[in-house]
Amino acid sequence: MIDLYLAPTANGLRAAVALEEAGLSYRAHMVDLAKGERRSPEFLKLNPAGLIPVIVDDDGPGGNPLTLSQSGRNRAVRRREKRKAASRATRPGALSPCNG
Ligand SMILES: N[C@@H](CCC(=O)N[C@@H](CS)C(=O)NCC(=O)O)C(=O)O
Repeated sequence: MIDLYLAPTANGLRAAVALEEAGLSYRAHMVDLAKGERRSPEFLKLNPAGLIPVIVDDDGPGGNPLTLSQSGRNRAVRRREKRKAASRATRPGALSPCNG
């Protein structure tokens, strides 16, 4: 499962749109920037820079957890999308460009 930490800003929403477009399910956790939640000890463990968005993917490369913040999140979404597509293509009976 992917956890997305965001606020309703352009960067925060861009991360949510990337996950939606990739068809990945995720849990959204709103970070209240006005209340300074980005400076909480819990959030700073995710991103010491104290900036949203942050993605925590418990099924990152090699099945290991991966935490990415800010722009790096897009690479994680694309990587996971590719892995999903590759696993669909190798399943017996799955459609591929060669069997149609
Ligand atoms: N370059 C980063 C920018 C991240 C960023 O600036 N996040 C802002 C919100 S959009 C933030 O956390 N600001 C904290 C604040 O202003 O209190 C990205 O691509 O996502």
